[in-house]
Amino acid sequence: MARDRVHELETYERDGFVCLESFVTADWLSRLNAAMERLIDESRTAAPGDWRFDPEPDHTADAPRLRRINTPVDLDPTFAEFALDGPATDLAVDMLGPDVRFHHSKLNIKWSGGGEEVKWHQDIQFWPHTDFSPLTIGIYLNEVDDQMGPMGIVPGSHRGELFDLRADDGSWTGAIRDEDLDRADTATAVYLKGPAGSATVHNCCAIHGSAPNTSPRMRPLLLQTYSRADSYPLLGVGTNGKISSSAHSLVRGAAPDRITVGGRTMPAAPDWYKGKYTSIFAQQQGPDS
Ligand SMILES: O=C(O)CCC(=O)C(=O)O
Repeated sequence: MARDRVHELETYERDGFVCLESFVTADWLSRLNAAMERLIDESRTAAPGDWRFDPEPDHTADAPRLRRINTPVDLDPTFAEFALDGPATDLAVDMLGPDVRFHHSKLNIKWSGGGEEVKWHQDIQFWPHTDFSPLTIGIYLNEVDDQMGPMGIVPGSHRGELFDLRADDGSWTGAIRDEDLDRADTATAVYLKGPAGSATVHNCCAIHGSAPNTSPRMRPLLLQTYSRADSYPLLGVGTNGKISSSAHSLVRGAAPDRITVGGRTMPAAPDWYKGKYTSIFAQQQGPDS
């Protein structure tokens, strides 16, 4: 069925999320699954603490059980192409407009027979930006049904309260406190399911979570996060600056020369994060000085 991009965008803006059934082609799906299988194989012999893998406690070489593969874009060119210059990038443009930055990616595997729950939370508290445009595109690499812990999202919550994801003693839990859950309205959550290759898109402020996977099939969900090009991660907070060699790269369009922070817009310097900066002297006196 042909996509109706206007309807997808209207749904995303109204609800804070949208689900696109069978978004990924069969060819991409088999490439992504093959790349995941290669990494799962590598996890069999990985040393404990290898940053690439987040294993379940009973993970072994003979019977791997991973919760997550970290930064897949840095680990396999298939994931890099898909997220940085492929179908996920194109979908980000559909939702955000022509100028788009990549932030990070991860592959939540949610293994068969008990893969762990993800408690209710919002994403933006983990990696605050200068605006609330960031969104995450998820691709289900398997068909997902109710038993497999599909992602549940509370419609309209992207416009509501931003919750504290700390415990009463101030320690970070990454989950909305039990006593706040009534206000989070999680009973109204919509669970996103579909055939393999279906895409989920959710805004960084949307409340979401997922139950354990009680089925005999794993539920790999490939997640990649983007923002508008004029949205900047606030360094020194959460995972910003830590998570991917491609973090913050412009994947489509042009970088703006104006930045709005705290309601004020300023003309700003180019991005010298990855080199090319000399000094104010060299810049003011010109290249031949
Ligand atoms: O894997 C899921 O169901 C949800 C993923 C998620 O919310 C996260 O990893 O932040």
